[in-house]
Amino acid sequence: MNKKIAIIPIVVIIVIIGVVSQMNIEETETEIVEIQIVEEEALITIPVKAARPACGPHPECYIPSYYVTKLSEPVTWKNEDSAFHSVTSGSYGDPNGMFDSGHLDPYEIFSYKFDGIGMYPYYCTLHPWMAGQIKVER
Ligand SMILES: [Cu+2]
Repeated sequence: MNKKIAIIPIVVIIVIIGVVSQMNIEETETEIVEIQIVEEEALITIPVKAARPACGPHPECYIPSYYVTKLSEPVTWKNEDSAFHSVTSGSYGDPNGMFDSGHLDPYEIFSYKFDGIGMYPYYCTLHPWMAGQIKVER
């Protein structure tokens, strides 16, 4: 009688460990697939540690921070940092409403297609030191 009572919790623990270890494998596989798709498309990256003042070790917070594109060719940004960031048109404290990625999760991408030639400044709503510019040519 006492042996049965002791065996049941052990069996339950073994089953739980089995289920949890399968879940972890599935999550890891999903993550790898997502990263590979994103890497083919991104033109501008937000580097690791961009959330640190002055972007930590990087000379630029968006790499490259100055990017030249052609009319109607979409520009794509990718967040390679482990923190949230945004790609928002205008300058810190003065958004101009043209585009806004909202908070980008790690490895998330954002695309925007410009309709007119010119210079377009953008920034991160979360980190005042993060800023970039897009030049759109014909
Ligand atoms: Cu940021």
